[in-house]
Amino acid sequence: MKVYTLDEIIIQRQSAFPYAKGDLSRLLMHIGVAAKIVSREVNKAGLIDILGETGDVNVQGEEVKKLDVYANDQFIAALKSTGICAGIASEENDDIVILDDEMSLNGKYVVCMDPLDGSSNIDVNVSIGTIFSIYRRVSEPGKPVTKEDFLQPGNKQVAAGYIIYGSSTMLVYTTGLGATSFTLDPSIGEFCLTEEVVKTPEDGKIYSINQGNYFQFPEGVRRYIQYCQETDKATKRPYSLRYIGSLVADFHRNLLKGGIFIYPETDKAPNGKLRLLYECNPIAFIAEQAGGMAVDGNGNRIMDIKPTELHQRVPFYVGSKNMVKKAIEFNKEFSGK
Ligand code: P6P
Repeated sequence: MKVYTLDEIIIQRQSAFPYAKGDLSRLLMHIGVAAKIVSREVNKAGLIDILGETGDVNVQGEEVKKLDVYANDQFIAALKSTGICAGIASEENDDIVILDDEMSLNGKYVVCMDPLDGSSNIDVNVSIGTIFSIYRRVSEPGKPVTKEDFLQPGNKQVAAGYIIYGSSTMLVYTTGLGATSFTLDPSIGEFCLTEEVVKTPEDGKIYSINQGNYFQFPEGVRRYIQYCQETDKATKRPYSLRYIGSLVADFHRNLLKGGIFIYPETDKAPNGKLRLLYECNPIAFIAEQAGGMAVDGNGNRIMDIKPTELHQRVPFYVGSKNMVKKAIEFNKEFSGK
């Protein structure tokens, strides 16, 4: 059976865009290369001295692990080498990264990314991930990008995806023609096509939420959790709670099996914890392309939210369409939404 690689599928899909000059394709291929480099380091993190703190703290106030810095550097270098990306908004950088070399200044695209999401799991060998989101720049080519290039609503994304560094390394991406998944075959160093059209079940039996915050949740969220815990008359069993604390890993499992992931508003974090630009929007794009749904606590579509800040947080309800709708019903009934 023919094995299709990421590059072959990217080029194949490009033909669906008659005016495409191949820039987006090259951008995606370079992301694939950086992902392979990061995957190699993640998979030997326990073996060589890249664990432990750098002593720095990032804009989130979290300890920065060496692998965070390494991943950020690798993806910035890969994006810069394309000459197509004009700037980057990264979880690891307080402000935008302007790529001001001659080629990049004329780049058509900008990228928002979380280079290594779930980094608190690095040294306990739990799956972590990279999340990326690609937009056409809105500022004039030939000049440095501005913050406005990154504060676009998610419905303007031209592509988005994630890499999950788990028992195997997988890459899932979309350009708006459905979500497609690939698995890295280290023996040939290629991402190989796994599922050409990823579809997520409309219903599921998995709910993912940090119940440690239970008493900080809005009433509607607490009621939805109770609903999930009640024994289902038909199947005689409640839902299963699955929560790894690594967004990419929790989302990827629910995408394939059906489920809902919720990081809601809490007393301490009224806008939740997850970032709109480089966590929620790209994951929302994949979810919607797979037939799922992604909204905030009021049921507003994540991808329609106009960002106002680079590191803006937003309550995040994402996954199987009917489960997300049910959770929002509880919010509307009990949380005065
Ligand atoms: P909590 C990891 O730090 C992360 O940003 C996401 O990957 C994950 O879903 C979330 O935070 C976990 O947060 O508060 O439940 O530990």
